[in-house]
Amino acid sequence: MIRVERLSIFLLELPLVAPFVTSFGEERTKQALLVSLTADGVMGWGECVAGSGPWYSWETVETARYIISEHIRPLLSGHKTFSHPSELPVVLAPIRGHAMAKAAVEGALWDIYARLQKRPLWQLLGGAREAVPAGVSVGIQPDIPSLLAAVEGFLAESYQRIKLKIKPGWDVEPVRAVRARFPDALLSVDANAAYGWADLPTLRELDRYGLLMIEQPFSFDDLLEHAQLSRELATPICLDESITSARRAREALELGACRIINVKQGRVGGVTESLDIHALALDKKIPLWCGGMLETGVGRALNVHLATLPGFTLPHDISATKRYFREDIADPPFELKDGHIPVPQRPGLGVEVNWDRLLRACTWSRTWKL
Ligand code: OSB
Ligand code: MG
Repeated sequence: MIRVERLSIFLLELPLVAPFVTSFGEERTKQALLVSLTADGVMGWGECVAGSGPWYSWETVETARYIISEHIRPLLSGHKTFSHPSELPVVLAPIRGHAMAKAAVEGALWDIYARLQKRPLWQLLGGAREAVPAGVSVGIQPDIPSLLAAVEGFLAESYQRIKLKIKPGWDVEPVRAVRARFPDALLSVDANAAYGWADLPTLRELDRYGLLMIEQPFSFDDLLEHAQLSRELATPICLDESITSARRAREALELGACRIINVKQGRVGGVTESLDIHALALDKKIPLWCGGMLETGVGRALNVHLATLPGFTLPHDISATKRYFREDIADPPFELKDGHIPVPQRPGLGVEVNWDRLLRACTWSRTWKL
């Protein structure tokens, strides 16, 4: 039995090593929301993947802070004991939506659960890999030479797949240039919902470059138009933003809206929901990979553990720590080894929060007794 006693929230601000530019905006610093739960003297950590503004998702660090403080906390206070972390989504079910807020707390509970058993989380999830293939998501660059230099650097570091962020006006040209220079690279693109039917000619152009997938070309909550687009293109459509739960994943596959799913445990509401999507994907023979949200070491660790499951068969948006931060708040940093990220083998998430660095990055925190 896990008896949760304390809940803390930490809002952090960490400088990124380089600005990250997507079709929905530019990020220079990472705002992170970390959650810790204490049970039987053991502390577990979770990270909320919501951004600083409602650009990728409608959730933000501020909506998550509010939902965790004012709505998740009372539900936790009313139900303090868990025999398994999968019981938490049932307790939180009265709260509709707010997947990212819920997932942060569930992540902390999984960490505690594994730490109490002194086992690395991947073992308890049913993982079966000692390292996971690393991909890298390359933001929109100021010009083609900068893009080629960035891609060349990442390939030299042995990243297994390069994902180019695209938007109208930065699509066919960068893809053509990267493909011409690196003919054998595993290449994909991510539009973050920046296109519509009027852009069909551009998408047909992109169809000619042997891309592994086109990620979320159409609206953030669309399934139907993606299903229609899927019939027009040879390149597989991968959905990210549109897959907000296992139910949505089932609907997407039923409609033929995607042939690949990007799993972000935070976006779908937690590890338990991700395991449901994993079971569905195995059943339907749909390849999965683990997406990223520029997480700190805490969130990155959870992604690495999840990515060890057998249905996760494509390279992930899980890159080395130094690609994001000069100084992360958790140790040890994640490093690349032969194009893979080794899976932590210590109990729980297998990373330790560095309190000095956490408190230096912290802009707000609060602790409650449950
Ligand atoms: O669409 O996958 C995305 C980062 C923030 C928000 C959305 C996305 C991303 C990335 C970065 O692509 C992936 C990473 O963490 O390396
Ligand atoms: Mg994406």
